[in-house]
Amino acid sequence: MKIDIGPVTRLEGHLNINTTVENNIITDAKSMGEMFRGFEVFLLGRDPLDAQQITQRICGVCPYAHAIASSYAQEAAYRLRTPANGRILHNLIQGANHLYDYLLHFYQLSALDFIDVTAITGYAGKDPDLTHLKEWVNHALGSGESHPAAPFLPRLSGTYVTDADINITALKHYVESLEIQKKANRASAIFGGRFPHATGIFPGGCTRPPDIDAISSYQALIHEVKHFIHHKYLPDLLAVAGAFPEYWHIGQSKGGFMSYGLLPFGPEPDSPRLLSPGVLIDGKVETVKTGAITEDVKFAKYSSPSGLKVTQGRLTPAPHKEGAYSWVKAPRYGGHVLEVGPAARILVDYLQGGNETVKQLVDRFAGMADIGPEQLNSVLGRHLCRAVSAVVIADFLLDQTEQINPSAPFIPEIKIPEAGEGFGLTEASRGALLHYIRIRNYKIDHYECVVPTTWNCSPRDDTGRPGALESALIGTRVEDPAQQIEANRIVHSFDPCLACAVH
Ligand code: NFE
Repeated sequence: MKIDIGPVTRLEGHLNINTTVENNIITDAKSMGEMFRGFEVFLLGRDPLDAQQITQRICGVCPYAHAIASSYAQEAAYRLRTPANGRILHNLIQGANHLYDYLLHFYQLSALDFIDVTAITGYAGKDPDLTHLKEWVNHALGSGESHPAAPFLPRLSGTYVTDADINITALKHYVESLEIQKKANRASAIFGGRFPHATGIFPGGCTRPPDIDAISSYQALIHEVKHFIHHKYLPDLLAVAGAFPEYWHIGQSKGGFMSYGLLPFGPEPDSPRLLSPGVLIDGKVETVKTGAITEDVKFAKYSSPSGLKVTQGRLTPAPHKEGAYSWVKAPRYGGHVLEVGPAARILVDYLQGGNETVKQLVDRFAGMADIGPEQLNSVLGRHLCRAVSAVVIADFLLDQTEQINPSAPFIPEIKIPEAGEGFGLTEASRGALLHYIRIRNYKIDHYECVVPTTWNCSPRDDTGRPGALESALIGTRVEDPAQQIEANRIVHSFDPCLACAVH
């Protein structure tokens, strides 16, 4: 039987998943991006310095990653010498956005796939947020309305956490995390100017001077976020993992992995990063080569040629193209299907021995769960890798604030050349993000974005191979084919953003 489990909720944008289920096994899955945007088209002919502003509008969740990728690309195209402070400010803005994003994803987008919100009916304490939630859910359960208490109910049928303490604690943190997310965003806004679309980010630096007041405000906010990560987010995640150990083995993608590396230590373009870059194919990590990236469109709604490299990318919409089922293109690396995102980021770093803390955390948690590092390719693995990333990023950001020299330059003088080109590679929360800019006559002549959710939620490529999410769904056993809570948990573990994917 064929079943659409979309539009899938608790993610950004319009994603449908068409599944074929036989004998309770998903035998086929199609990931369908259901909207078109066209940023690469309307950037053409504009002033190059508009790019890090305009591309932030691709998304309200990961705008800073787009600004940073664009800034890196422009730095390369302008041959800018970035001051040390400029790179640190980029890191402070982008890193705080990752912390916000991991908390948002775990609590608001994923936790209630596992945590039993109806456990609140047994709550006898005095916390005002939880009392309010209890009244709401009680009313919903008694009312018989069909949409009684969105976003909490109705929900998919399935098994949820049965331990009352775990449920109530996670629900309390669900509410608390909203305040903490605000603090992470406020930290970014100190230097970026505002959330979500920062006006302060420029190639090579920021417009806001890093004076002592700004630095200490930033530190105070990140300390609070860090405390929440260690004392609430990690324990809640481990409690969910303890209740659903089978999800270390569910939702495995069937290709390789790629990370561009996150948060450079220094201002130079080839500076080592907090999390190291690499492509992991057949158990071996290799250096990323941008020339190996192509985008297929046989099953995407474009009439422009298929299999083009980034520097040649084209975008001609063809909404009625026969056989096409998504507005998302199918990026491939030397023909390989790749997963990007938290598991890719941590696996690629772990296997290279890049970051000692990452290694310790992965070994510790894998030991507790009795799994090997390869099980990071799973629903729980993706969740755990976000938490591991959050721990190392928070420490890195606090360390970076100590490296600022308030009296040194924080933005370079920018002179746009008549012609030039550059790649910008970074890790958005959802994975490997690439921007490419080409300049002619001082204007944008070509602009390409190859975006995390484009990789993960890609449709079939020209040879018919499924994308990473499609491959992770195929073979999954579902208790209730009409609802497929298992498939929803897999989709959520990738944290798709369709606004980004189609850009
Ligand atoms: Ni719209 Fe984004 C991130 C980017 S995902 S959220 O993270 O780039 O494709």
